[in-house]
Amino acid sequence: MRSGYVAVIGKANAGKSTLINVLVGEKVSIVSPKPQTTRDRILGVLTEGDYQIVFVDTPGLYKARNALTDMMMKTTEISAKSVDFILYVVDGHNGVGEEDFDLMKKYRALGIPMAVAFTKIDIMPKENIPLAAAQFVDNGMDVDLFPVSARKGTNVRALKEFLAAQLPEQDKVFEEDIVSDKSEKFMIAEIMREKILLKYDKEIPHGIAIVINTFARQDNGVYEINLDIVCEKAAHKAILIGKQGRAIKEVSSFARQAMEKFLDAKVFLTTYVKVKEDWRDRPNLLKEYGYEKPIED
Ligand SMILES: Nc1nc2c(ncn2[C@@H]2O[C@H](COP(=O)(O)OP(=O)(O)O)[C@@H](O)[C@H]2O)c(=O)[nH]1
Ligand SMILES: [Mg+2]
Repeated sequence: MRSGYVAVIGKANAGKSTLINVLVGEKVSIVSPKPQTTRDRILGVLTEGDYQIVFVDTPGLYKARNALTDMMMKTTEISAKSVDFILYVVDGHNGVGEEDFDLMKKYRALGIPMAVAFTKIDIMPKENIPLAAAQFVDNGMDVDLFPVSARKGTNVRALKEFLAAQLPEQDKVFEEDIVSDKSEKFMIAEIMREKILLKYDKEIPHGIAIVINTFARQDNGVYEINLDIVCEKAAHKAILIGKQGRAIKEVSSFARQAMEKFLDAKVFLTTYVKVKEDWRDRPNLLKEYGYEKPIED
């Protein structure tokens, strides 16, 4: 059988996590229209026929501004070094740019084979595909280019089969029924963060950490989940809660519904908003909230 690791790299918001979810066939990574949605290295495992592809989702490449984003960039760099293949994702709707070529060259220097997924073709004129292909050639990037739409599922099968064929002949790494290296508890915290990213603007969602206090399945099958929404400033707390608690009620309700879908069970969710001044720059708090630089191997 063929198996191995494929790192999914690209600018923030390119569509990396959405593409991985579609390739794996289950939600392993949260998605939003805002940059910095993915903070951790997340493995999405696809086992099919005679192959297993372990996708490595990474935080988008972004200028580091605080200890958290700095750690996110290091996570991406380290994650990309020890893989069998790199899938570089370009937002076809925004087009390919200088920044993409610089990043691709940097990763190419590692000597790992690479292909490009040109995604979001569902919201882009068809003529852009050959134009982009020409741009890649002009910039000395003779890589395979896959126009795909994660939203519509276009060309996803072809991409899967291509990637599988690039991997070494070896035994699978994960059992067949595994889709992610993350726990249910991790995904519950991420779902809460996803709904916050969708509801609030500016710095608020980027300054959120989720701490799960209780995650327990009761005898009647209902999950009891109690979590803290940690924000950076008292002013953010007021906005998060909203007038008469309306905002937090709404976002918690969306989160609960998504958690129920994910767990396939009823959820009883309680949320508390807490303030920890500038936690994103405090190493002990980063660690407490689960943000640690992965170990280089
Ligand atoms: N129309 C369209 N939108 C997409 C597609 N893939 C991702 N998006 C949207 O692009 C935004 C960023 O997606 P995300 O997967 O979080 O990007 P990441 O930061 O690269 O992981 C989200 O709003 C997605 O819904 C696609 O194939 N078509
Ligand atoms: Mg992402």
